[in-house]
Amino acid sequence: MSETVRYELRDGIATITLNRPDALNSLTVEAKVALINALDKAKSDSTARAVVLTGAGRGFCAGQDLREHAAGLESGHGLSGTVEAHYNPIVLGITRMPKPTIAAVNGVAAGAGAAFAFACDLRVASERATFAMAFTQVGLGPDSGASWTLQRLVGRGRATELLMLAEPIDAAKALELGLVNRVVPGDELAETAHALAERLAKGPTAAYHAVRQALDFAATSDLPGALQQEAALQNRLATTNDHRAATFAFVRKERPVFQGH
Ligand code: T3D
Repeated sequence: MSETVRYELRDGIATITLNRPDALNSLTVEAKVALINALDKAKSDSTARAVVLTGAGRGFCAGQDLREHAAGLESGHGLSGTVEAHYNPIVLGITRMPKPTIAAVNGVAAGAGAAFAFACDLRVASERATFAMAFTQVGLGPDSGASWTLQRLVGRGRATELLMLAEPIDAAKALELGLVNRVVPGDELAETAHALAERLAKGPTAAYHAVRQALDFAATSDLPGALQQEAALQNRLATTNDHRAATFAFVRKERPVFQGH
């Protein structure tokens, strides 16, 4: 796997680290392909029961590598289909991960980089983190699912403001807006994200997956439709070992041990 993205498995947690620190982990084609591959690996690895996405150095991810992009524009390639070829598969790789995903936002998250964090189930941010919906600054609209995720996280009015004005917000503001779940000192971020991931990795993975699926479905459904979807998911979960074992453990006044299936 390319060194532009690192993959580490520890304690049942796959940690994917964007690794171009000198360019704030901005995204070249090589890095985007490596990220798609890392997400595939985390998905298919049954020993990985939670996934953490983070960045090396002082940035989380500054979005598209604008140097590579400028070279492409100069040579007449324009966007070269990277949204369809790379950004969309990355976001679907995150949002279709059949296990919980956590963004550990260690520093600046801009453009598509911020959108990757929004695509995760949970976001833990360093006090040093900032978010910048930088797309319009370079004359582009939102991609990487930002039009879908951001308004669901903070509401349409705030999403419009963040996307149109593209003013960076700090971690405290992001917490106030509900854009992140927790803010911790920078030197505690990796440990906090790992501990949260470990808690999830020891939990009922299929039920966590169903939480995301139910919320995604309900976001664009009427109530009867959402009820039907909940019933379908519940019927599926009722057949899992984890559901049976946790129910019996409750009755026996024991702590449940979840296997993740
Ligand atoms: O094909 C397509 O393009 C479609 C897809 C688009 C998706 C997108 O993501 S569009 C948005 C692209 N990203 C941006 O517009 C963000 C650009 N970066 C910035 O505005 C600033 O760098 C930050 C606000 C993120 C951070 O500012 P600061 O002052 O903390 O750091 P810096 O000095 O600007 O950056 C440090 C280095 O990283 C610097 O390199 P140098 O001069 O030390 O060699 C800088 O050029 C490099 N860097 C930062 N962002 C990018 C980048 N290099 C390439 N691409 C970047 N996006």
